[in-house]
Amino acid sequence: MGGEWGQSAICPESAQEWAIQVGQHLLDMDLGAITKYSALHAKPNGLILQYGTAGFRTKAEHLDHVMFRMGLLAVLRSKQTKSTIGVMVTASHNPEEDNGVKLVDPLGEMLAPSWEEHATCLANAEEQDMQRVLIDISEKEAVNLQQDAFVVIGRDTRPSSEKLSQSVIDGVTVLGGQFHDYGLLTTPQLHYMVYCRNTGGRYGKATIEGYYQKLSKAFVELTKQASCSGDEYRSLKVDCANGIGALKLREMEHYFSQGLSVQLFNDGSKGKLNHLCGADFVKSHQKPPQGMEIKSNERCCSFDGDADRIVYYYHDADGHFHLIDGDKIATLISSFLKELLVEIGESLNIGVVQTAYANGSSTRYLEEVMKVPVYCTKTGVKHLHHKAQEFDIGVYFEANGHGTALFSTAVEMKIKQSAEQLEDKKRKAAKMLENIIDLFNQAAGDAISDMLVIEAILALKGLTVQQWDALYTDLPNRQLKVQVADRRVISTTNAERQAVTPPGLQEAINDLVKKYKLSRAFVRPSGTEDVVRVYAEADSQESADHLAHEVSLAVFQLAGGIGERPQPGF
Ligand code: 16G
Ligand code: MG
Repeated sequence: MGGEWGQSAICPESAQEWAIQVGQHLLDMDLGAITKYSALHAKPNGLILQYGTAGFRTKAEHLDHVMFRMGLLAVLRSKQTKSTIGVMVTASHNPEEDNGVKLVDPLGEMLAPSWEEHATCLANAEEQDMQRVLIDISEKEAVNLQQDAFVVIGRDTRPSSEKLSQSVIDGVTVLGGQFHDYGLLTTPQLHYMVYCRNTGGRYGKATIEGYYQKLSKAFVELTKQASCSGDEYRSLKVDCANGIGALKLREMEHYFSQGLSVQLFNDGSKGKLNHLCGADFVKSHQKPPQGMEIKSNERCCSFDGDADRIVYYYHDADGHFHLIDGDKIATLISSFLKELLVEIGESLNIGVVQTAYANGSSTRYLEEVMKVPVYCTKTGVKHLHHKAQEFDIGVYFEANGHGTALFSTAVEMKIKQSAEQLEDKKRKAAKMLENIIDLFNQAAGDAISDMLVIEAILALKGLTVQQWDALYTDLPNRQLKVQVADRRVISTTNAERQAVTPPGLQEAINDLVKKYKLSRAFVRPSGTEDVVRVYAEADSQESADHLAHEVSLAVFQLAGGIGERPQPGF
């Protein structure tokens, strides 16, 4: 920590006296030091931020105090859970000027909801209230302040990330926590490190080398068993969104090159992060990224800015663009896992978890053709992840390409045994499943890991990208945004598929949906932007577009629309 001491807003001595009154154990926090250092990371006046579905996210220049305070909070969470906690500095697919931060819980999961509230409170506390808020959190959560704390930190490639991660470290050290700074990492790599460290190395080695080796070994083992080994299955174009994914994939590629050759685009050498490229751009614009030349039927994929999302795509012989999103990825993966289980002769319960954004065709295909039960949760990784934990094997994906598969400990043990004990074909299938389990990042959706899983499955099944795409045809759909004065007037139920308030809105949507075939529509307040999102699907693009527009008008009228009325046409 460098720099001059700033002028603190509260006199350390009086704070100390006050703290003694509140409780003896509070002396374990060096309140004077916290006040001094906090003033070096001062909160801009009037700035209010909320810990949303993906942590804090806003313009990088407003985040210094948030980073420092999340360093403090990570120490408290670490003391409370007696585990290593992760802090990731990234704003994922947001523009390069933005940044963000999120905390990673002991098993590599998203921060527990009650701590999200503490995070919001702490980030918004005025300088003079900082100590009180820290004490409050410690008391509410019965944090033993004498417990050791350990925090691991990772960051993406944004120009602002290095300095901001230093502010996190300042926060950690001022509360007496120890830390390891991994430097540049993808978000899912940081989740992996946290998971490894808290499971005594059973999940893997908590080093970047350990991550590369674990995944590559599983991948190479799997692809060795693929009978079709033509070049067609062995090369892939990857758009890295000019982000951290490029760096890490380049480091890793020689580990798995005997199974797959990757060609990297938007690798950060020229373009701007997430600008006209990356998974979010490709999914929302339904077109290929800039900076990648695609020949017909070539298999391509895009990562997002922190490499925790992936989508695939290709151009057909007529030059038409085809997107293969998270729904189709979930379908490929769950079908393959189910086939392996049948082959091994195990009847384990496997479930797929989606959100309301999942294309209706994917849900129908999974339920009716694959006979796999499908569940719907609210948007946001933590909701899907928790639901997926209820199954022996839970596959979850958001349509936007974030997802993974989770295997219960009992399943992992059973499959290991089968791989040793069973004979011939069954043994081969069990071995395959064992490797697939190792290839997934079970801590978080991971573009690199998912890419390798998908490539292995395509090679093993001898599927081309077109054959994969042809599993089912997506229903045409449209997403729109509506500006309203206060998006909180919209509340939803049934995994966001129905609006409870404002009165009359759901009835209006029901009436509109009735006008179209194979149609469905829902609205929800965004968790990351100040807008209401509208989703509609129907039997034709024209109908989906009309329905989405009409629903937007209903939102505008009934939920306090501001600015210009939604216009038809896109
Ligand atoms: C965040 C979520 C993502 C979700 C998106 C929805 C995490 C790590 N990320 O990026 O899962 O799809 O928000 O955004 O949970 P929205 O609320 O603006 O539609
Ligand atoms: Mg991301």
